[in-house]
Amino acid sequence: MSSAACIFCKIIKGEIPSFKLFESDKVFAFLDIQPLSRGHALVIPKFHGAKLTDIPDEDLLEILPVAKKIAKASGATDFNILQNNGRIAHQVVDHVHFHMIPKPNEEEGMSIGWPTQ
Ligand code: IU
Repeated sequence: MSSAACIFCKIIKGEIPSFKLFESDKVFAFLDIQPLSRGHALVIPKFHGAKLTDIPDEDLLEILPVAKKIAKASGATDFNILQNNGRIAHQVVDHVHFHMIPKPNEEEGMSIGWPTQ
C-alpha cells in the first residue's frame, strides 16, 4: 500500500531521488536530506502509514535489523535510533520512519541534538 501524495512513497518508487542505503521487499533506507550528523539515515517500511500504530507487525519486523546494519556500516560507536509520532512529538513527514543518527566523537567537533521545535 502506498499513498500517491506521500513524499517518502515517491522516494521508494524512485520518483524523487535519494541516496539509497538499503532496499528489500518491505524496507527502504536512505540518507536524510537535512542530516543532524554525517550518516544520518532514515529506515522506513514500504507500507504507507503515518504512525507506528498504522503499520502491520510483519512490516515492522525488518526495520531494526536494517537500522542495526546501517549503524554498523556508519562506523559510529554511538548513535540514536528515533521514531516520532505526531506533531507534538516532532513528526513532520507522515510516513513512518526510524532515524539512525550517528553521534560524532569529540574529534569531529560537532555538537548535535534533536531540534526543540
Ligand atoms: P520527522 O521525524 O518527521 O521530524 O523527520 C523527517 C525527516 O525527513 C527530517 O529529518 C527530514 O530532513 C527528512 N526528509 C528527507 O530526508 N527527505 C525529504 O524529502 C523530506 C524530509 I520532505
